[in-house]
Amino acid sequence: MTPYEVKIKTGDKKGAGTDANVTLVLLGNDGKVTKPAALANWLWNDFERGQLDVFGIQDDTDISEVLEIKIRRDKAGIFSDWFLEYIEVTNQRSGIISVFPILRWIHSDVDLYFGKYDTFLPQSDPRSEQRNAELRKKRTVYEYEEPAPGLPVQVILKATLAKIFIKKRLCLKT
Ligand SMILES: [Ca+2]
Repeated sequence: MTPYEVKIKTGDKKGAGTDANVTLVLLGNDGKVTKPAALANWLWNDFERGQLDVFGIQDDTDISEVLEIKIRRDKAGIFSDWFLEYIEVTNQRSGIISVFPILRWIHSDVDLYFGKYDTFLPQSDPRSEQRNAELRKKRTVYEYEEPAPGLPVQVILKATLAKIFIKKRLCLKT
């Protein structure tokens, strides 16, 4: 069995903490992959705002350098939303440390993959489907609006108030 140490930093912002159940899979070269590990410390409230949680994982597969991680959470708990700042994985046999900067909200019931140092450019991202799904989600929050023909488009929040404001302004102009 290979021991890994996993450090998880939850963001220090409102609503960042979660009581959801979290599982983690480690991936390496040559298709090496660990079994999903449930991350939970006995009698401890994991993943609270601003907290650094440390977990020990044992797996048959020895990934000397962890190159990618897959993380997933469920909807358990009243406040299950989770803002994840970073994950650091150390293979305690090889001593190699891998850092995964995340800095985003983790949605429930989807497999999210992150590469070491997350340095992929969009066009070379091996997980382009995940990136596209995130973009689609963003488009449901923001939309472009052309205030009047020929004028530059504006990005506005899909909030009724913003629309009313723009419509009123257009009425005043005409
Ligand atoms: Ca918690």
